[in-house]
Amino acid sequence: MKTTISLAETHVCIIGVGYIGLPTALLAANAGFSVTAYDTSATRVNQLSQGITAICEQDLVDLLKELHTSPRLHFATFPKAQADFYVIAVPTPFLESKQADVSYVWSAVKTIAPLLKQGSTVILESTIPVFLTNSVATFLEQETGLLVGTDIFVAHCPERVLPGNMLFELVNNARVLGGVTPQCAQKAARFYAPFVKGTMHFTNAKAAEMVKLIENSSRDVQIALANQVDQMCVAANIDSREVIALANHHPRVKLLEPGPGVGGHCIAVDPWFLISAFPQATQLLATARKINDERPNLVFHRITEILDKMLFESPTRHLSIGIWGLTFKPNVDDLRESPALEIAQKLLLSASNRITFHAVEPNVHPHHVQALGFTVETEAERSLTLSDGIIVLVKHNAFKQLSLATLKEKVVFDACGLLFDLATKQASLKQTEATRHYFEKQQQKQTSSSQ
Ligand code: SAJ
Repeated sequence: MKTTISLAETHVCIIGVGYIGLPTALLAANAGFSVTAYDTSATRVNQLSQGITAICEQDLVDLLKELHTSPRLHFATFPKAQADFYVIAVPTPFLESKQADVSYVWSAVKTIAPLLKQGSTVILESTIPVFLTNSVATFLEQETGLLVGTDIFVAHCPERVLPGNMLFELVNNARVLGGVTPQCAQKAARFYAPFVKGTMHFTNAKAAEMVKLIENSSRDVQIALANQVDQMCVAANIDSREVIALANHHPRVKLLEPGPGVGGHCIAVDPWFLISAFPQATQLLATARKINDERPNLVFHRITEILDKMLFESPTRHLSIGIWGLTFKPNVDDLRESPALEIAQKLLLSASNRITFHAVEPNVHPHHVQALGFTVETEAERSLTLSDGIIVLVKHNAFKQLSLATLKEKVVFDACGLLFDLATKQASLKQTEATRHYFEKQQQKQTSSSQ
């Protein structure tokens, strides 16, 4: 009698095929599971079935191309009944009241409740407020009459992947598996084990929920600190990048980088799930949120001061200004919740009619950038030639190819430390060159003395 079930006979249903659901579905299918990737958007399902995704991460695009015709992967607008694993990866934005909007999670849970079978495991990957996994488990017990921990299994296993490097991080990052009961966490591990190389850490659901929210809140607080270091340094006329780099030589200090603000769907959102639930213990988180939320406005005002000065100094001239980078962080194509875009759009709306702006955004199709109201330059080098000044809002790798000397010929407002990185790179190249020169000299000396 056959006792083990193969991966191909194990059915996985991913609910929500977005930034997290898609890579998870691909990796699960690639590992050998039979995967139904379910999404309510027929357009998205249609595109994915043809191997098309809007996500611009090459390894993910390649894996989709390889797997979209595989019998192990099926994109669908209806979920799989009686799957062994249901993985919920739907968005959890916040409401105007700053409380978590968990309506997508509940909608997913209600959709799958009638489809569960004895032995099904439900994994919540979406970032959620503390206590939600237990509420979901109670709801599922009531709806199905099945007992959680014995008949069905419910766990929270938060995703931790960094946009820009998703597939690698999904495979290699450590995972936290929070079960409603210990058996639930063990069951969830059976889903991840075939494709996750990172260590799996077992805990309860509430702790896993808290871990995820604390991770992103801790980053928010650290970025707020970096942004305030920058504010102090501007006031004191010191280079904040240099201060941070030097402080980071201390073995127990690791400051992050100041920037134009905190964007994306995670760091600027998740702390609110804690602030709204635990107002008495989240003063620090609330302050960090305030500092980071105010940052784009502060950067915008610094830029307008410089532009006003330029206009004052050339009273009869028309100025051409390049805006470099619009996405929410470097080397991604995502413009949503982007502080850089917020600043750039404000500049377009408010600047003098003696200034013409163009945008350089190497990671987004020029049509999309034009649709946002910008004139587009595709090459940073050409933008530099055309411009009287450059505003660097996002430190894309493409901009790091330019020489510091060329950039310094123009007025540059650098919101993200591109100039400092280029200077550091130049200094380290000089250092390497000097070291090579020194060793060559030593070698020559040795050779001539041994002759
Ligand atoms: N930022 C700074 N300074 C820095 C680092 C980031 O201003 O030193 C800004 C970025 O430019 C961006 C924002 O913060 O606008 C967020 O970027 P990020 O790279 O810190 O984070 P996300 O939102 O891309 O991804 C985060 C990650 N969480 C942590 O690093 C703790 C990721 O691992 C999570 O999976 C993801 O949130 C998520 O989905 O929750």
